[in-house]
Amino acid sequence: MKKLLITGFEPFGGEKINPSWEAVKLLPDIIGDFELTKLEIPVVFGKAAEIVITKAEEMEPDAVICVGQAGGRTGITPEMVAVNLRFASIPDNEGIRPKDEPCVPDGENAYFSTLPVRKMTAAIAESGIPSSVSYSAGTYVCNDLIYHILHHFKNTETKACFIHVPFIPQQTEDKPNLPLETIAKALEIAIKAI
Ligand code: PCA
Repeated sequence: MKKLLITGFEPFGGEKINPSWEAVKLLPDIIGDFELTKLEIPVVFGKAAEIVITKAEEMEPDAVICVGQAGGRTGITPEMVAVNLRFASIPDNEGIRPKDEPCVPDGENAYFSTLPVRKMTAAIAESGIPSSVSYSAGTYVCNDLIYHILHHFKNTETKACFIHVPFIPQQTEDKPNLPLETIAKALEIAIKAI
């Protein structure tokens, strides 16, 4: 059986819940060929990556999938790329607010995801759940996290990607959203498509 480390974030930006961790929690412990290890992580620059990389070093997973909330998006958006840039329009959960700093000083400008995001996206969309490939994970903690992971596991057998998910109905009245169960189903389909 292969090993998958899958993470979701704690709430941030004044929200009471984060659909990313709520959806990860709903997933079965085994999906397809993968046994899942689930981890809730803080919305803090640097710290989130440190926690995930430490856990991954310990369990040596075949794949790492990090999930985060992208409020305002209409569908499930696997991320194709991570950039070496931190710019926060709101402080993280420890009050850090970088303005145009690198994630990794002297690191590559960008890394591509090493899991098959296009195939994962197509599988989700074929099931009828809105999904499209995203070409920017932003410049906040989510991008920082996946940049660090792709940097750390460059040229190794540990493959990784990031998946952004929309709000759930409990968080908003007027912004795009998807039911939590639908988000969890989409993650399950994405994992099966690896
Ligand atoms: N979304 C934020 C950080 C935590 C989360 O769930 C982001 O997109 O950077």
